[in-house]
Formats: sequence, C-alpha cells, structure tokens
Amino acid sequence: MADENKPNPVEIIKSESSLLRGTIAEDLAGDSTQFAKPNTQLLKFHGTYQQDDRDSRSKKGPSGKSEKQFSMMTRTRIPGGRLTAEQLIAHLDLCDQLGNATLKCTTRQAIQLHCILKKDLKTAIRRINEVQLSTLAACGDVNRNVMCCPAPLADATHVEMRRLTDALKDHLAPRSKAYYELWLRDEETGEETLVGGGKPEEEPIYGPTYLPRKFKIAVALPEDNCVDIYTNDLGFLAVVRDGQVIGYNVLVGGGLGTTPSAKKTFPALAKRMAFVTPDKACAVAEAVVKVQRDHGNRSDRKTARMKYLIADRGIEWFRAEVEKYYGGPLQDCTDDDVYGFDDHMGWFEQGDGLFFYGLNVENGRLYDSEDRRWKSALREICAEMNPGVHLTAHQSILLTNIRAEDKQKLESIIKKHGLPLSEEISTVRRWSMACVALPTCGLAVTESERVLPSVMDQFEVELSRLGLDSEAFTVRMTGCPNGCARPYNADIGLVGKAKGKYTMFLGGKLLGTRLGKIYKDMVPLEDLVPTLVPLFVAFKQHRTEAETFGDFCDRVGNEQLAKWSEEYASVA
Ligand code: SRM
Ligand code: SF4
Repeated sequence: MADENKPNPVEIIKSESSLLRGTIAEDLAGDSTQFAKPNTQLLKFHGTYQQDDRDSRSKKGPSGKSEKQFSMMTRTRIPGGRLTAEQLIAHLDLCDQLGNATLKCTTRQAIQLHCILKKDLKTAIRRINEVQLSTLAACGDVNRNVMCCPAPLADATHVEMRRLTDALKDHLAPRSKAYYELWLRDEETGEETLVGGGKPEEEPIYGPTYLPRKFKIAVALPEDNCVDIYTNDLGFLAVVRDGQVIGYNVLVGGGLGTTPSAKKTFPALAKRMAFVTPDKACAVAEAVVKVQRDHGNRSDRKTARMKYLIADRGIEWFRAEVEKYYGGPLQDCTDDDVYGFDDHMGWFEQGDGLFFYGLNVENGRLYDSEDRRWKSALREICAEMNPGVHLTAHQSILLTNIRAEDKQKLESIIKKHGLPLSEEISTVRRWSMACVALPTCGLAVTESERVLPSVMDQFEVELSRLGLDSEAFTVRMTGCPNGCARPYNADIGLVGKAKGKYTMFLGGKLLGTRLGKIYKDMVPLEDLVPTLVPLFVAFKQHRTEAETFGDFCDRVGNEQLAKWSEEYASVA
C-alpha cells in the first residue's frame, strides 16, 4: 500500500521537471528511438505517449533478442470536437507521411496519430500547430479536451455551450512555456515563430506539480447527453429557459477507470453539486480544480482522481471547499437533468439554411483499404465542399455547412469509396464503441477495436433473427478495465480482463445516467454473443413497453437473468 504522506514517483518527476521540461530537449537531440522514462511521464502533458508495437514484442531483433519497437502516439486537443476541413486534411497528411496511415477519432472528440517515430515527433507537433491546433494538455495531469455537443446548431443554447467550452479550455490551459520551447521554437534563431513567447512563466491555477491526476470536463444539454457528462470529473449541464442558457448545473466526481486488483478503485457517475450562471462558470471550474489540486491523493495514483476525494470526504464537504476557493456561496442545482441522447447520425438542418451529415465511423478508425476508403472519401469531400468537420464523443464525424444542393453529391462520394451511409448501418453497430487496445495501447490485456466488428457481425445475425434489430442500445468494449470506451454505463459493457476474456456488465443506461453491474466474468470472446442471446429472448418476452435492454436488465436483476439464461438456452 502507498505511504499516505509520501508523494508517488510521478509527483517527484513533475516537481523536478521545471514546469514540464525535464530533459526532453536532450532526448530529442539524441539518437535513441525512445525517451528516458521520467520524460515519458512529462511528454503526456505535451500530448504524446511513448508506446511500442505489442504485436512485434515477441519477434527477435538483429541482436537475437526481442526488442521493443518504440513509437509515439500524439493526441490533438479539439475542444467540442470542432475542426476545419484544412485541419482534418493536415492530420490525414501527417498519418500518411509520418504515422501508420490511420487516424483514430477518440471517445473524447480528439484525434490520435499513431506510430510516429521519435525523430519525427517535433515535425508532427509543429505541423499540428501550424493549422492552429495543439497537443498541449491533450493528456497529462491537467484539464484535458473539453467535450461539448458537436451539433453545429445555430440556436442560442448551442452558441453559449460552445462559448463556455472554449472559455474553459483557455482558462484551464497550462501556462508553462515548455511546450513552445520544445516543439515550436525556431532552432536557428531561437525565436518562438508560431505562438506564445514573451510572457513571465508561472502556473497560477495548477502550481508546479499540476494536478494529482488527469481531469476531464464536459458541457451538455438535458435533452442531449451525447458527451456522457456523468462520466467526467466536472460537468456543466445547461439549464435553459425560453431558449436561453440561464446557467449550468455543476456535476462533480465522475470517472470510470478501475483496477480490479486495487479494491479501493471503482467507476463512478458524477454527483450534482450546485447551479452557476454562465459568467461564473470558469471561476467555479477553477475552484473545483484547486480543491482537487490541494486535497487530491498525491501518494497513490490509483485513487488520485477527484471521484475518490468526493467519496472519501463527501459531497457536502467538497461543495463547502469549492465555495471557499470560489469566495462565496453557491446556489443549489435546479431540477433539470439528463433525459435524452442523440448520436447525430444522418441528415439534419443546422438552423441557418445549411445542413450537416453525421457519418458513422466504426470505432473511430479512419483508413483506406481496398474496399473501404475513409481517408479518400474525406479528402474528396473536403476538397469539393470545404465542410466543417465535427467529431462526436461516439468516435464519429459530423460534416457541417452542407448546402441543400450538395447533399446528394456528399452521399455519392461516401458510397463511391465503399462506405456505408449511416442510415444503412445496423442500430447495434451504430451505437457500439471500442477503445484502441492492441497493438498500440500499453495497458491493453486483450483485443478490443480489432475484434468488435466481428462481434457486431454476430450481434446483427442474432438480433435480426429475434426481430430486435431496431432496438437502440449501447455495446461498448475495452481491452482492459480502464474504461476508455465508457463500458460501465453502457447497456452492455464488455471489459477485457485477460487474454481473449471479458467481464460482461449489464444494466447501464443509454442516457449515461446509470452504471451496469457485473453479470459474468471471464467470458471468452467467442461466447460473448451466445451468452447474451437467451437474455435477448427473455427481453423480448418480459420487457415492459418501450423498455430498453439496459433498463430491463437493471429492473429484473442478475439472479432472474441467470434463471432465464438457462430457461431460454434451448429456445435461443
Ligand atoms: Fe483512456 C489510459 C486511450 C478515453 C480512462 N487511454 C489510456 C491510454 C493513454 C493508455 C496509457 O495510459 O498508456 C490509451 C492510449 C491507447 C492508444 O494506443 O491510443 C487510452 N482513452 C483512450 C482513447 C483514445 C480511447 C478511444 O479509443 O477513443 C480515448 C481518448 C480520449 C481523448 O481524446 O482524450 C480515451 N480513457 C478515456 C475515457 C472516456 C472518457 O474520458 O470519456 C476514460 C474513462 C473515463 C475516465 O477518465 O475515468 C479513460 N484511459 C483511462 C484510464 C483510467 C483512468 C483512471 O481514472 O483510472 C487510463 C489509465 C490511466 O490513466 O492510468 C487510460
Ligand atoms: Fe488501452 Fe484499456 Fe484504454 Fe482500451 S481501455 S485504450 S486497453 S487503457
């Protein structure tokens, strides 16, 4: 067990790093294909993870021994997922020129480049900044990408939510100049040629050791929780009256990561704390961040997220502390809460005479294969129509600002490149998500993104046989218990536990407001769908009207599900 008074090793690295510099510059100047270990912790704040190809770990290198093939993942921070066509093209170019020829649209509306060699990292980061984007604070113990509904709607509510998203991103950005020095400074003149420069350096919000752990914020609407607000450390749920946002209900302490061997860890949905008017939202966010900064656990990283602080000290204590840092009392939450969820797939009017199209990207992976050419389709759409490109929290893409006369053309480009229109995708596949997992994720214990498509094939066959193919429910898979595809509040969560084996969680809610419970542990990959089929039969027979699969599982409970699983095994 960690000594409660002793800072964990990452705290020491941060405190000795001189505001995120460490010896990254020295490493960049050297020939090694990897960074020194302490620097790999600091690189996360710069938006980069050092990884190695898990597929080739067992292969022997020239020395006769197995050698890790190191490369870097960079994550571009994209507040509210809003990109221009030019910014998307820059990332497509980068993945082709310096990466593994794929892009990953993430579950938090960001983009990841994979397999960048250390020698190319600076070029990649500079080029991302050249198109006015950044990787700074995409990862690390700071506020990360702020999520917000990506629908490009012109109404006052969405405009205000986008304003708050950008304001939070700016307000909570690290102030250290290390990022500019390391990645953007012109080497010949020593000048910062792109951005930043000149200002005195301090971290007024974070201090020299930043936060005890990662910190995540989302902004959502009661009728559309497409960003899964309750899984964030801090959530702002818009309170709307007469079409105007009069304020936000502030939710605190959500987070999903668990470590099964560490008994004190658990997934948690955020708790409702207070109501704040739009003009005070950044100040309240800062106060919340400072409470976590000063009281979060800095000895044990496994229990350092803010959810553990709130579980330990209670929401009343937490709110009182926030009020101290904020400098005054906060109002109570209004009754407004989440009641809807829209994945924004298909055609919609924007409210300004233009349209957007939600394009479902299976597990967020953009690639070109012989029969499916995601990159080529997007390049052609960008060249022909110059749309906005908004990333959803469901790993998909909204193509925005499309004129009525171009709708047909957009669909034909999608089809020409072998891609299905969102309307042609089965409901179960459309609502599914998988995290990256193997071969790049260093924490994966088993497959996720590479196997979910074939699990979906099986789901499609069985659900259509049972006449349940139009039921909307979420199936989310991860390659370990960290929960990157948010499996714990899905109707069906499949969480990698060991090689080829998954813990099955049932009873979460499509709306994101309830956690599922473990139904079965260590289910082999090939048994996942067969385990569920008798439960689908039971669902068909015993559901109440309009009840979702998650609601049904939650209502009847595991014991009854297990009984029905036997009873309906032969029918299934
Ligand atoms: Fe995650 C760690 C990928 C969303 C909880 N996550 C990782 C790392 C960086 C592995 C590592 O630490 O070495 C993964 C990189 C894999 C790779 O090869 O790219 C990784 N996480 C992802 C992404 C790319 C999954 C995806 O397929 O989309 C998502 C990137 C989001 C982004 O753009 O910022 C991603 N991760 C999430 C989410 C979902 C969310 O935030 O909405 C969660 C659950 C919510 C939460 O934070 O609790 C999540 N990731 C974790 C955790 C567990 C944290 C914890 O509190 O215990 C880890 C491990 C850690 O931090 O130690 C982790
Ligand atoms: Fe990796 Fe686990 Fe996150 Fe999947 S859930 S990306 S396996 S850390």
